[in-house]
Amino acid sequence: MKRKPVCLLLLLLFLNLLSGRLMAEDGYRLWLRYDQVQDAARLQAYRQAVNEIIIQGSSPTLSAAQEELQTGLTGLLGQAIPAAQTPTQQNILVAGTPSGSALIKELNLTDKLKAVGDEGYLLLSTTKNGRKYTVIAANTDIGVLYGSFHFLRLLQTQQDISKLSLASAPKIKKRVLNHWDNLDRTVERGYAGFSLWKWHTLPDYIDQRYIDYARANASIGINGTVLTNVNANALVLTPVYLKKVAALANVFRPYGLKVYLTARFSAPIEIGGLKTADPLDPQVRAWWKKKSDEIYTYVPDFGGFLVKANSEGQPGPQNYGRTHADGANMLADAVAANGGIVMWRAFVYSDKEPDDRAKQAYNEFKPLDGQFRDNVLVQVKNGPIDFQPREPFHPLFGAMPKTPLMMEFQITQEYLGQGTTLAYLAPMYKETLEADTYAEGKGSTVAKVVDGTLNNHKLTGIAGVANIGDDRDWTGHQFGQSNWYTFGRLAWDHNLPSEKIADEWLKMTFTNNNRFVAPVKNMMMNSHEAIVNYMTPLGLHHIMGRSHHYGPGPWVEGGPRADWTAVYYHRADAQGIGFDRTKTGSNAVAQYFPPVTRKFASLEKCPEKYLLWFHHVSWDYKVNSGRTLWNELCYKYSSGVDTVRQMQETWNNMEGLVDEERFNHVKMFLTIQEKEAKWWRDACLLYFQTFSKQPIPQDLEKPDHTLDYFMSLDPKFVPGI
Ligand code: GCV
Repeated sequence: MKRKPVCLLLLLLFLNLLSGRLMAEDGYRLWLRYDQVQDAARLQAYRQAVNEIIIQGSSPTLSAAQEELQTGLTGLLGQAIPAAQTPTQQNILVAGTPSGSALIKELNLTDKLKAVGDEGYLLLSTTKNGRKYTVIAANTDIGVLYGSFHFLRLLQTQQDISKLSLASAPKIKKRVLNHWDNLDRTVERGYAGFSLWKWHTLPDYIDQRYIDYARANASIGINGTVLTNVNANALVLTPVYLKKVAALANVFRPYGLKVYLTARFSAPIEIGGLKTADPLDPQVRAWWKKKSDEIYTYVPDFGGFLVKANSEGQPGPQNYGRTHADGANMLADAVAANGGIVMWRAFVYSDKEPDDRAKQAYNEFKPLDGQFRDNVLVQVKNGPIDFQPREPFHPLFGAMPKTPLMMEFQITQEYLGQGTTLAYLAPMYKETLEADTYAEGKGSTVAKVVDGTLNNHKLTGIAGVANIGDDRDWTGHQFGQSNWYTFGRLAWDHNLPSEKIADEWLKMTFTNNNRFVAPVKNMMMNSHEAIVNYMTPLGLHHIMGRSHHYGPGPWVEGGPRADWTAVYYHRADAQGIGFDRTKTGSNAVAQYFPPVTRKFASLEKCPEKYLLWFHHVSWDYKVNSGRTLWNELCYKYSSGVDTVRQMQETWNNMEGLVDEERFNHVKMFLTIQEKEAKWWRDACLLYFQTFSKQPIPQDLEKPDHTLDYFMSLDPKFVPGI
């Protein structure tokens, strides 16, 4: 008799521990955590506002919305909310479209809905027949799903929902993740484990991750995913793989996520048995058409192709003396009848051309403006080199008015400390989007080029190279999630301030407690600049370790090509440092519109953050702070390390305000980051000092190793290669 309760207690304890383990905050839930609202007044208000959910109409997308609302509200309100088909309660959450839902139709929202298009939605509070309604209305089911996520976000961030009156629609049409995932599940420049796509067990095994991945993307409005690496493998276009692709597309479809594939230009030879891949050859054209039609039999809403051609060893139309437009148009013709698009990358630089690498994409693509089919987007990286910690905007933005240009940002942190660095990238993305190209006069921002408003393009796009892998927390570093989130939010609305995005993400991912949110948001906002400072201040670029791109390598020289070295870019010598891209140098400045050219070309007017990008500057040149360039470089490098130390302090103060598991994760990664920041600072300053021949200012911390030591470091098996 006595032993029974003890056994029961032990059992309960065991179950508790077990569920505790299962519920551990390991980051898997991303920002879609629906734990009960902590603020008592808000909780009560939410409970009053929603007694019942009504979604009339039926489709897989509406079911997804229903399920998300049900799960979300049950968690957030701490009580189950019943679903009904017609009103039985006083306070009702109703979601739907006028065509699928009689209730929504009766609300007469036609005019308001006109403004939100195919993917947008309205969130409204209204009353009818004595009942109070919270309304999620859209023209399409996917709009309803997006609106549902927005509504849940309001609760997750504890906003007032009593007088809702908002409309939201995306500014950019194609909001696409680019996975650089190989078929063997390694991920090029991936730092979060292996690829999410388990090709070996597809199509039969559907991992829960695929569904949660789609949910996460839908929650931030991402509507496309390129499953495979731009350094492409033609095998993905064969039936064995297309079946697997179709299985993923089936999972993603209800969430509005279209599947795209990378097309290897030589596929007609490699898997088609042809002798050529010449885009003007009728047999080659017929092969791609047939192949595309075949893909559509597997994936009826297939999005289209992303192509890296004649770049870094990839085959392309130039192998046959044809242009990038010839190549892109051939593929565009192959998918056009089925509504597909081609995203053709402008990331090209020749292995024969000795010209400044920063100029080559512009030289190659600008003359092709107007030659691309209507269903082609030219995908341009944010800057002219390659996702460096900081780059000026790419001169192609604004320079091809007849061609829709798709922005390519890198979410994965290839050049930003990779998997172990806390870098919040919204400020960096926004710096590019807000840059003024002056293409059509003042105010011609990059954002307006990309969202099509500058030159009246209907087809518009933005791509983010994904930082997602099969690590339990998806992104390797808990804070990496913020950049996935940011990419989606900015793709939807590039006007959103970085602070607001950080605020939302922190509240949804961690807690609404302002003792946590305020300092950590501040830490995030300073994080990108800190990295620029300890890696590549004042416009320095491409001085990282060779090939794996991990750690400092300003001494990197020699090898297969000059523009894969560091010395090519920093050009340090006894006189000074920096790449002269003015008239006296490569004249890359001339690729911008005159007001921008004038600014960048002038040593005095050039923003200091781009100084050494555009100018070779003498060590004794006085910068804005009044310091010499050498001293400024020392201070910048040191301030980057100092900021990381402040970040550590800030985070350490957060102990107890968030769960232990994620607290410790971030704490340990910040320890690594501090070491890496110091490594960058010391290695770079010691190396550049061999040219400046000047001391590191007295008041700054001194390196505790020699330059030889740093140059001898040779990290092995760096992930992501
Ligand atoms: C996918 C850089 C990266 C490569 C990447 C390439 C690209 O060079 O280091 O890994 O290849 O950019 O964007 O195509």
